[in-house]
Amino acid sequence: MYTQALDAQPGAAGADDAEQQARLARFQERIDRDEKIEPTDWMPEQYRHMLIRQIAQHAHSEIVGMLPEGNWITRAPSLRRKVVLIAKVQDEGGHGLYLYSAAETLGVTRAALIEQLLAGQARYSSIFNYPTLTWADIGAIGWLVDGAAIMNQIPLCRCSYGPYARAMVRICKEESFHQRQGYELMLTLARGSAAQRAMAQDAFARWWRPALMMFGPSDAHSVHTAQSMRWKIKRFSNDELRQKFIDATVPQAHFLGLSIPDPELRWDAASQHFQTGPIDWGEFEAVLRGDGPCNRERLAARREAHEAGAWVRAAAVAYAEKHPEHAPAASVG
Ligand code: BYC
Repeated sequence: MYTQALDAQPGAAGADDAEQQARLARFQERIDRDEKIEPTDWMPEQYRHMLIRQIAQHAHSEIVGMLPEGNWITRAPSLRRKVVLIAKVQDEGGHGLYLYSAAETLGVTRAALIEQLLAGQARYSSIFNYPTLTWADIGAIGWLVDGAAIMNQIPLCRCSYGPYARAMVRICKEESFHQRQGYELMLTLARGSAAQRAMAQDAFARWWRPALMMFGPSDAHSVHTAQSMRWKIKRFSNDELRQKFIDATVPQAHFLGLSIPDPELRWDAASQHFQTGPIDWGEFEAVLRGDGPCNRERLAARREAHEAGAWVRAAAVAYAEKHPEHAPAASVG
């Protein structure tokens, strides 16, 4: 499948250097003209790898991201909150599926990607390795985690790779609902009893810094940003998006009457931005190494879910064999 993209790679037999350089130049010109690259188009092998890496990590994040919130479905304090939370968690599962499908257009299988995740060989967002200790954490996740996700993902709707960009359009619409339900939950707590306000403040204090880390290492330490931006996969650097998030979120916290858990936070009139204290990159690296508060628990939960779902996959395969007429038409994008 998609062999055109896989066969004609740098150094492939028959493609001499000059021809290869010309191809790469034509590819970059298409990107510079803001043309979408589609699965059957020629693309450099490194571009394909960059996309598989990012889209797979993104898909895994959505699936693992169901766990911290799923933890509270049975304990949601009202029917309305339960319905909203179930819908949100289901949306995250759906996002994972669109993203695995987008990755598959690049020549990998969903099964292989999931195997890497379960083997502990794949990354997913650091944020999902923190625990959800109180109901206010559900509000904080919607407000901060989905808020950060939107800030990062809106530019991905203009990503140069067509299937990823198109998947992001719907995902962003749903994330917007997720962010608003989280903020509304926080507002309810902030306007509630003293105990509810304290719970909201505590959740904010625990999620603020991990949310800032979601944007990835500082630009000085980001490995992939420069090339990713040349290929218009990323449109903004990690620090640029982090700053946009901080500037948007601080006034929202003020409106909630919550104090920012950062004594060094200040408005910088010269740059017209809020400035935060330093981020603890040691903590970020520990989480990426697998030593965050919940890394082991998250992978164990995914493995258990995968094993428990074996009969569903077997049933789907048996059904497909019995009813080939229902097989989806071969299509890309
Ligand atoms: N966590 O060179 P860099 C959601 C890794 S889910 C873990 O800057 P890049 C939601 C990075 O992968 C939202 N790892 O990389 C779901 C790289 O490692 P490798 C998830 C991180 O790719 C449920 C290394 O550090 N969103 O919305 O240019 C409920 C160097 O980084 C992280 C996406 O996935 C991290 N935070 O930039 C609620 C968005 N940050 O691969 C909400 C799509 C960095 O070299 N992804 N690393 O081993 C992106 O936009 C980019 O991949 C990133 C990183 C900005 C995350």
